[in-house]
Amino acid sequence: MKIGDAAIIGLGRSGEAAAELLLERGAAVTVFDDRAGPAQQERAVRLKEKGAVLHLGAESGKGWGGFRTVIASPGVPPGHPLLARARREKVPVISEVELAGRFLKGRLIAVTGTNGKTTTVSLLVEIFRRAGAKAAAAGNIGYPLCRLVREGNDCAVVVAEISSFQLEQVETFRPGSAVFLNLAPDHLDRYPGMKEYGEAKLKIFARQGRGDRAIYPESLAAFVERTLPPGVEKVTWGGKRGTVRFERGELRYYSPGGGGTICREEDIAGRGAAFRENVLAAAAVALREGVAAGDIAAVLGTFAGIPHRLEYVAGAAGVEFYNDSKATNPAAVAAALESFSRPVIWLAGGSDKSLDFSPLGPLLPGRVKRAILLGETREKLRSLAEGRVAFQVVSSLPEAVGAAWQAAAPGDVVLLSPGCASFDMFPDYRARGELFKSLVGELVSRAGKAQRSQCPR
Ligand code: UMA
Repeated sequence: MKIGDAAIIGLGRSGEAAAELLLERGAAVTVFDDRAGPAQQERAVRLKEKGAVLHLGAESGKGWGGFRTVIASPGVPPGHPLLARARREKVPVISEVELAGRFLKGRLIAVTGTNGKTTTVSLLVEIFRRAGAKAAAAGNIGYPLCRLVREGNDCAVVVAEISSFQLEQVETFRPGSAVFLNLAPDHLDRYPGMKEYGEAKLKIFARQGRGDRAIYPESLAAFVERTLPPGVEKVTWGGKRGTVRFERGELRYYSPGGGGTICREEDIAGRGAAFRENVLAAAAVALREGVAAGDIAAVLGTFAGIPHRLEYVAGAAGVEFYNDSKATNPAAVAAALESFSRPVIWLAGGSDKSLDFSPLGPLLPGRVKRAILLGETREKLRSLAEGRVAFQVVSSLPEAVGAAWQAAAPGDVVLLSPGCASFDMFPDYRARGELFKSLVGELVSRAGKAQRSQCPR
């Protein structure tokens, strides 16, 4: 595949992986990044050794010219001055996953949607491995697809988590199976509205054709099918006609040749309505890819979920702590709140993506005992909580955890489910979730010691 001299915009994980892939394939690579912080410097050192030219911080944009291809990192918005310049100069702009897709050898299963992508991708990889295939997860999950091409191009199955950002600039990206999980308000700081956000996601199907499969919930059939290219096989789940459904306490599948039971609902290890939806998606994909129902059942019996997604952290004095740091939009918070029947002390807030929190309003009374609000969106969330539930505004996550512990009584749940991205205070949602877990760990061990010191000897 000939790429020619390339410019890469953004030196994060995707930018570095794209640069390494191109350098390995003999292209001349120039990388631009608006920042020149320690993370960028570290990557720059590694890339310089391999022959890349770098322009960081105030230098970004210098040395521009002569490029045959421009690769945009997902976090770089389409209106970025260098991307605009490339388009003016008629240089093709592609995303990092488009680049990777041109070299990828294994069967590509791509998963998009607002929520549940990481869980579905992780479930699918486990299922394929259980069925004996060499399978790997890549993409938005944190392992760039370009890196997988370099390190694991012998995988028979690649399950890629694909965000709307990564789909903005695709031309030939063609998954054998493309999955659209759901659509809820998110990233409205990047898109003018839901229409544009939804359209970016629908691009996952754009290059599919005969022999490929589009997989989505029955509830999204009308939305998805209006854009599907001719010849693509349609596979749905849920509703009354989906190929996989929960019925009478069982996970059932239906196919032209018959159907059967995958497993009993009570034998599924993961919890919550959102998880069940991801189970339907993963089972629908896996069955169509030829995996036996028994292999799916075996994985569902042990796979309890992924870190930072409704993750049980610890319990002390009858209070349970859950880390849902990955809940970065209101729909994800709604799913989390709905999965508890006990009073919830809700830790929320983070960086502002211009999202409307008002749909959460009716869910709060009766569920949320106290809201503890922090981050850039704390004032927006204050308006949501006011008149509905008790709340307090704090200035840091350690303060929020302390306040939650003060307010908690035996039987309560303390839930970090921010409904916002983390970038106002953390490098990413993982760092936020890890800090939460370590704060809870300290608190629980202090609580344990206090309890022991009160015990009569
Ligand atoms: N940068 C600029 N100018 C800009 C914006 C960014 O120069 O205008 C530079 C930054 O200074 C930084 C670099 O670009 O050095 C960061 O690039 P990036 O934001 O694309 O981050 P990566 O490290 O490459 O991570 C990306 C995804 N990030 C985003 O989409 C924001 C990661 O998803 C993904 O795991 C990774 O590629 C590997 O594929 C994270 C994410 O938040 C988890 N995704 C969003 C979400 O899930 O909601 C879509």
